Amino acid sequence: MQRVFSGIQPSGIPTLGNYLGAIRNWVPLQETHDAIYCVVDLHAITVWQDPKQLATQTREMAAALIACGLDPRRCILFVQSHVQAHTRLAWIFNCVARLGWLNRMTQFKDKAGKDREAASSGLYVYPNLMAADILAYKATLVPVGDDQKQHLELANDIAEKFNHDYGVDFFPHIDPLIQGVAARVMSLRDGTRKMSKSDASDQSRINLTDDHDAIALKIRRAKTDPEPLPEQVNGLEARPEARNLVGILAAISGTLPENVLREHGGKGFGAFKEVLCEALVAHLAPIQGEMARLLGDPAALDAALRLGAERAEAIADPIVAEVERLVGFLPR
Ligand code: AQP
Repeated sequence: MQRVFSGIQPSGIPTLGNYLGAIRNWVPLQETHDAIYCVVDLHAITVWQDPKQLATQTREMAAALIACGLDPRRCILFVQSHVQAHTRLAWIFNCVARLGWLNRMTQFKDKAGKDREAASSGLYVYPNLMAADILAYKATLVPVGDDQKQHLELANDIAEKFNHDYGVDFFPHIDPLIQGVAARVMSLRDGTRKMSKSDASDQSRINLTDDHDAIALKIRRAKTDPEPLPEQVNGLEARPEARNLVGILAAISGTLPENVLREHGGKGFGAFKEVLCEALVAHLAPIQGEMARLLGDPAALDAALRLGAERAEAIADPIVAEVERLVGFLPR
């Protein structure tokens, strides 16, 4: 059975972007693949995280994943810092990846902003840790939003260079799995930027925990243009905000943008936004109920994560031990 790996940072409450671009697509893979999912707290601290908040957000993220349909009995679900194989392999990959490769990573440029000198070195080597996350399990398929494709190409460069340098055929090739009509959900305030859980403006995103009033307000205030919705998808081309809202309704309703436009083309945004809001509220309500139930019993949640970490370790430890042997580290 092909092994899939994916992770999500506990850097805030998961957004609709995380849900439609990633989490929701992880659920069916539990049935068809050997699926490993991880709350990547080591990645989260590449930008400042308040320590108390980080612990809370890590639990919340785990609860959100389970509430969205990940079943810790049908997949391996754990917290990244609980499995040391990730950092052991990441250090080796820091020594394999070339600076020139990392210099090309657009996410670093986006996240570091203008003052690159002030960014953490962890943010710079983030893609090396991501490569380690995947390759510590020799996973070959990684479901991600399309914003992560560049990091996966780098992971393959690292795997190939490792194999070449040590004269082995050890690490497999990794393929990205980009799924769904809303592979990239954009900010509600700017249709050219992706929706992010750490965006300074809460109005830019729908959080999975937003209630009816919050969703209604955010959708009502979402940036649009003055034209009514087009009848055809090609009419969305130069209209990023309209395309985003149509894409969201299509994804939430399990249909395609053309079908959304068949039903709502010609409508003004006022009426369309009401439909979108009600669809979002109805879709998110059961997830929110389940999340609240899980967070009501943190001991049970922690126990599930502990078990997940043990199962993850059982796979990753022998793989990373073999890497250390190939590198020439003296056995203990
Ligand atoms: N807007 C998005 N549309 C589609 N997919 C998205 N993903 C993130 N934002 C969108 C996908 O979610 C998965 C987990 O992402 P992550 O938490 O590891 O990091 P990220 O991509 O940096 O997500 P955020 O929400 O933007 O977090 P912050 O604000 O902390 O940087 C990935 O598969 C990603 O593609």
